[in-house]
Amino acid sequence: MLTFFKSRFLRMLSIDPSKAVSDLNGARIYARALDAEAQRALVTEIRAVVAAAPFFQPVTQRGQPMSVRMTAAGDFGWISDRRGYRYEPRHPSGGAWPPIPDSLIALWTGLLPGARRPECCLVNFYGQGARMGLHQDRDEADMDQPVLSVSLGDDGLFRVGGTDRPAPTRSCWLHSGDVVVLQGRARLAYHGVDRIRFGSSALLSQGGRLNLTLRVVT
Ligand SMILES: O=C(O)CCC(=O)C(=O)O
Repeated sequence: MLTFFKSRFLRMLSIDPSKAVSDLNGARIYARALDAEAQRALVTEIRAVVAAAPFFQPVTQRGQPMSVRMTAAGDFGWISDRRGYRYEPRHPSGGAWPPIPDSLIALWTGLLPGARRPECCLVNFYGQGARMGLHQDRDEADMDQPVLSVSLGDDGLFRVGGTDRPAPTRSCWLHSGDVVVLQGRARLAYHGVDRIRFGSSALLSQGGRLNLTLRVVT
């Protein structure tokens, strides 16, 4: 089954997967990697994930609500609450997370053949005004494993710096279907989303931006 998804999904990569389209402080950006059909198919799969594991609004350790809504698929979901940031094997409601869609596994193995299988697909939803501050992804055990994310829906202004917070940053607009890989020197780069252009894409009927981030956790 996975072989079928892999060949079908990789055909939808409109770029040569061996070539990164651009490099933003070491982050590899595969612009418009997924065509419109692949994007629509992924949205359908993510709707099924959200039906099984509804979005929740995380809060920071200080109790500040984050502007994105989140859920996850896979063995683990990433949680932020008064107890801090961590991965959990269960949704806050107590249920198991649904499996990561096969198409995303196929995308991961197609672009990152040497990497271990992802254990978490974090699903972030950015509604109007949502953003994500500069941060490092450092709650995973094995930093040799890459992070891959897929943008769907409205454009998002993505910012990447270095491994120290004061290092200079560069930014670019991510569009629906773009794929970003953080690996090697960029694996621990500070990154975030300054803002979205609400309504810039017709992919999600209510507007907004979905970001799907695949990570190896253990
Ligand atoms: O939304 C994005 O493009 C980035 C998401 C992100 O940085 C994260 O989930 O850690």
